[in-house]
Amino acid sequence: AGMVAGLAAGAGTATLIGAPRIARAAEFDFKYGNNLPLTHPLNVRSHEAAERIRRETNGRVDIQIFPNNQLGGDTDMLSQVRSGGITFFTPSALVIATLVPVAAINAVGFAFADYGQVWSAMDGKLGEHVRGAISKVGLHAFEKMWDNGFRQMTSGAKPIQTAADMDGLKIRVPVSPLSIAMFKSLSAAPASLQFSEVYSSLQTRIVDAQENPLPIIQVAKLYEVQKYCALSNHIWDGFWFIANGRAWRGLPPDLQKIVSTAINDAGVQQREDIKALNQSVQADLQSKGLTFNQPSPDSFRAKLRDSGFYGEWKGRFGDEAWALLEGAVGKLA
Ligand code: X2X
Repeated sequence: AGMVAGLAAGAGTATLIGAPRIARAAEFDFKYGNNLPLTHPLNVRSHEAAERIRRETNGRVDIQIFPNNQLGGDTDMLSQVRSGGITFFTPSALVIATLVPVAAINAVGFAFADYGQVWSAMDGKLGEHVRGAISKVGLHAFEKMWDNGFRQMTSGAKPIQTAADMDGLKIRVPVSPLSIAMFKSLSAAPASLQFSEVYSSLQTRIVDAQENPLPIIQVAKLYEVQKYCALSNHIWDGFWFIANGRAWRGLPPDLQKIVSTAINDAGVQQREDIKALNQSVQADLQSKGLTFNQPSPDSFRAKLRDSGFYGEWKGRFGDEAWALLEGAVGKLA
């Protein structure tokens, strides 16, 4: 223990490795796995948090980060964090919803208008409701959700201008029932794939399209295998920073406090990083060859409404959660 293990695989990983630390097991040796490349703000800020935690606990708590699906895809990491094979994981709300269905509520299509609405809901009652549900499956969720971003659609064959362009479109979505249902309601042909498979599935044309926030399109180099980007803002997505419940309860309260504070603070900084990236990334992606368009949400919303999407998901999430969502964003259906 002690070394940032597992980082040897893949180019560019050396940037995370500082001077080798003394190879002595910490009192609490924790593994944190995630699905994103090292250059994403999620990894930059969680690395800083791990350093801070090591310092403030005088080395008693040592968190090793395994980025970029090194420990397997989301589905694997979700079962590892439940069993205790890893202590920390940052699943997207879409993904943890396979275990905690109400967690996908922030991803209801076209619900949030802007970040003001997002953070007041997720730092407020809606987030509290979801964290309560996460705790019921034996996981601890830290208070501050991290930002993935507003999801945008990219495609290879033709641009997406209106909902009619979704007809039969083979689009990769995360492993999440809400994503599948939403894209089926839009008459697309969605395929659930782990994030680790997205680049190659676009390259080999197993699918023609995918949807992710701009910072991910950039750090995962999806512009190399896509031509068009529709700024659809169809889902707001965030990452819950979660811990295995047993491991979390096994930490003395003073160490819990240091870990919580460092992780929540890093999450708030990470939100600012994504906000800044949102300003600059489009120009960069354009220079790399992506062609952008800004579809009106109207035809998409109408199709979701007419297909009964909102009504069905209101039923699935339950009246209480739906009321909290509508309290934050206004009436949806
Ligand atoms: O898999 C994705 O598309 C990603 C990276 O956005 C999630 O984690 C849901």
